[in-house]
Amino acid sequence: MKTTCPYCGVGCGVEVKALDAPVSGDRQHPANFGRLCVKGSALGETLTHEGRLLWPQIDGQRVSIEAALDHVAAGFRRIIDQHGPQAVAFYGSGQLLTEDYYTANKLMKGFIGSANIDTNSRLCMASAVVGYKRAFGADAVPCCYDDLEQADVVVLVGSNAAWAHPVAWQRLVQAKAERPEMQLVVIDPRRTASCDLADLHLALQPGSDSALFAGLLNWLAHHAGIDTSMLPHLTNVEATLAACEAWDVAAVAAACQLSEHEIVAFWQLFAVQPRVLTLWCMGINQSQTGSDNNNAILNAHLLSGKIGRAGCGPFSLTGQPNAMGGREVGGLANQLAAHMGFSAPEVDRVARFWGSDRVAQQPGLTAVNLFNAIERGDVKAVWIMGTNPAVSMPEGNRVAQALAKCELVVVSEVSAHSDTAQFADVLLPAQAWGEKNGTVTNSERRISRQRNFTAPAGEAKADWWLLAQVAQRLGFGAAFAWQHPCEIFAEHAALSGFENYGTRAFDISALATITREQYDQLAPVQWPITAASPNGTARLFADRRFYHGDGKARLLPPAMPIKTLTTTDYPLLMNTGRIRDQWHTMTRTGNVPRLMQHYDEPFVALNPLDAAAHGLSHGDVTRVQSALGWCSGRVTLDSGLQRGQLFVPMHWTRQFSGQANVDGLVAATCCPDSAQPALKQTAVRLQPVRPTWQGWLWLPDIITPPALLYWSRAPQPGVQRYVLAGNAHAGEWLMQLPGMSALQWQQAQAGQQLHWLGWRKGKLACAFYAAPWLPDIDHPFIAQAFSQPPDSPQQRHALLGGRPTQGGSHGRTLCSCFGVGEVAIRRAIAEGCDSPAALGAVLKCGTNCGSCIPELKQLLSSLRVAQ
Ligand SMILES: Nc1nc2c(c(=O)[nH]1)N[C@H]1C(S)=C(S)[C@@H](COP(=O)(O)OP(=O)(O)OC[C@H]3O[C@@H](n4cnc5c(=O)[nH]c(N)nc54)[C@H](O)[C@@H]3O)O[C@H]1N2
Ligand SMILES: Nc1nc2c(c(=O)[nH]1)N[C@H]1C(S)=C(S)[C@@H](COP(=O)(O)OP(=O)(O)OC[C@H]3O[C@@H](n4cnc5c(=O)[nH]c(N)nc54)[C@H](O)[C@@H]3O)O[C@H]1N2
Ligand code: SF4
Ligand SMILES: [Mo]
Repeated sequence: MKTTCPYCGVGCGVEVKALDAPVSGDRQHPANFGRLCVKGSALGETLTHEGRLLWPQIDGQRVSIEAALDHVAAGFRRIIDQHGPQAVAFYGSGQLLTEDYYTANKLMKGFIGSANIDTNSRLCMASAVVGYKRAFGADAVPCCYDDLEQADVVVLVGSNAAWAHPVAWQRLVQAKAERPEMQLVVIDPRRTASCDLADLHLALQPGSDSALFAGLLNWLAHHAGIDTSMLPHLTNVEATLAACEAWDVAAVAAACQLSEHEIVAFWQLFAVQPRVLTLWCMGINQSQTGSDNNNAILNAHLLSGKIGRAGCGPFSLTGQPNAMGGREVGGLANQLAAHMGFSAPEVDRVARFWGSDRVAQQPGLTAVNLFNAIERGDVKAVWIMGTNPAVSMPEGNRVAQALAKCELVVVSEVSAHSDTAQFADVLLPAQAWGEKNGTVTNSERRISRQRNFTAPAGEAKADWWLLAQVAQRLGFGAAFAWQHPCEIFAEHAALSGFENYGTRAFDISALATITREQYDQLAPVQWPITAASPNGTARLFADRRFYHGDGKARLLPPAMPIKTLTTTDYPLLMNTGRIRDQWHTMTRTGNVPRLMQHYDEPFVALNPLDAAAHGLSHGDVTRVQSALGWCSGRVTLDSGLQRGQLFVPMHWTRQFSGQANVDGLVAATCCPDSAQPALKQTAVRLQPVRPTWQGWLWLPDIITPPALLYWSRAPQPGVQRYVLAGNAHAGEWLMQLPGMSALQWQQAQAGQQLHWLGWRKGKLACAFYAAPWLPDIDHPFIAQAFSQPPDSPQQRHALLGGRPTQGGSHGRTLCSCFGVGEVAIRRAIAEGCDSPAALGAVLKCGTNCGSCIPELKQLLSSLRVAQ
């Protein structure tokens, strides 16, 4: 069965041959041609029912699906009747399928009559949407993945594609291996894994991208970089150039804190090379000037005519698998539907198409405003689907409190234990990847099928079905009477073409008559898909006709760079983002032991000099404090970070750690044009944690440890491992956990150094090792003892010691595909392996998905330096 990966916006094709066989990449899929990254290749390991939400619940009690739906519909009906449609809201996700999204949007905007439906794409793509709409008159990404292979210069701005879009990155790696003259420029304050391949890395000041690109526009104007044949197709050129005039190289160097030499090197490449492709992501969008950052990039491509041709263009990478599909249906609060807004003719058109006299007349509440309205009590019912706002929204603690107060919180989830699910009055079990059936659209506008190949877990239902059932109960049944997602897709396709006449970029009207069979067979295809281009469209704007009324594209004056946000109280700048093997709030990837090997606890990466200035060493626990809250993690020294800057992963939640949720620290300051929060820059200070003991605990079950200074959980095969730090007695609290006193204990201890093993009927039920420092013990050895209990007294003794009698520790797992640890890699390097290929030949590391190659290279070069 062919389907599509449910993680990132690369949108790789996946092939599932059997439920118990590993998944593989679909060789025919044009996004990946058979490649998968480590998350994609571990998809099979997420198909368990463990931790799944299996049936509906009201106030924590299992109920029938009918009762749950009745309760949701009655709650929404009551609140709408008493307080009007503005008192209810939906909060969706770029991980919903297009059919789910279309249904949610139609129900809220078309029939409930409020535009209060926003989504986590507000945290992700909203600035890109504004940028494209302002420049092109349409939210339309002009490029395609083939451009990665055909570019002379690839500029990666605010994107760590090596970790966040790994298969697109692999395509770049291969292209550069085949054409080494291809140049890669990375623009990121941090030296990331994506810098591994860079010919030029501009480590600019956070928030100064707009200055760099304003300077580029100015440079193009003064160095014959303008494509004069483009000028008749552009408006606002003179005003924009005048606004950029002050950005000469000296001014840009001062604003970005870069050398003039490296700035000019970048500008010259951009100006001179015919085919330049700019890829960008959250470093650009999640900013107070996010929308203007986007337009600064678009300006440069438009003025230089580097658009609408192979190997060229401004290519915004989408984050989620269906962020683009959400934009197509109009699932943001400031869009109506199918690339239409709230002008009177558009509302009228959509109302006629949907056959409703209740269509929302004006934009609704965007994410931050939506949760503020819930906090105030203005919005009294919210249905959250496919997202975890209690941890992914800025000011997450306030969001959580708002949800706790909200009259009716409905959560459709696949996981029984998300942080947001804790606040649900009604929990609805949603079908997960492999069970749900529909379409998604990736970064290059390519619509692919996600197909169901396994039975739903428990009573899980499709998100669209749950919505349609509630619509029926609200009295709108006729408009939601679909029996199959294909019918929803066909309706969506018909709306895209309805009275379009070439005025709206999103047009897939050629699929409006799609049959069930054709839908099942649908091959990945890029929109627009019209009578004129029934097989889709690879690139847009080749004809230089844009979607503003005058057919032209528009340049926009740049924003000023962001002033430093740090203060004497909070002198450091915290950057947040992704790591290679985890997906967002870890509700799926966090349960796969293999994906927990690369990083197994929350960390705080900082420059070694900043660490020293705070008396912190690699491996210490520290707190990070902002004006709003604090989180904790383990110190990781990273000389790729500039002084004064930290990087903290966004992934860890209350399900996995005591207090690691980074969005408790981040303020909900937004870009005024896109309402997208600035999640990348928060002023913080460090507070070292000084525990009197640290330890490791293995238990078969998931527990929430009591108030310790720090804890974090990582699943291992068949067992849960906790790392702990505290400052009272190392072990007393442990005995108070349920069931502990009934175990038979084997103990070795001296002072705070404790080694305790708890046995139940000859089986290991608990292993605990604590010391004033973090004990150095053999983790695979201990984890294995839970499934294969040691049978000799010597072995039991070794287990109490925490190490086998022979063999050594594994170190951090760098290659998750083959489980190869740092210790083995270091040994192989010492024995003469001098390249990733040589390491791969001996250990297999890096030979599957290749995501660890940047780190293999780093290790190779650091050991070479050390020699
Ligand atoms: N492994 C993994 N992959 C993912 C995801 C995941 O959770 N895990 N999530 C997916 C989603 S939804 C998204 S949105 C994407 C995000 O993909 P990316 O945006 O590539 O990932 P991030 O780590 O959020 O941030 C990217 C980079 O922005 C840089 N940055 C911070 N501030 C600035 C600045 O002022 N200027 C510039 N130029 N750069 C800056 C950061 O240092 C960071 O390296 O990833 C997708 N892919
Ligand atoms: N500090 C900081 N914060 C950030 C970011 C950052 O870079 N820094 N990035 C932001 C960005 S770009 C994004 S996209 C967000 C992501 O943040 P979220 O969307 O909150 O994160 P996920 O963990 O992907 O949440 C998806 C939820 O949906 C559930 N789910 C999975 N599949 C399905 C399904 O088919 N149906 C239903 N109903 N539920 C399902 C999952 O179990 C999970 O609980 O985080 C944002 N927050
Ligand atoms: S690159 Fe993205 S879409 Fe492709 S396998 Fe990895 S996570 Fe899935
Ligand atoms: Mo995202």
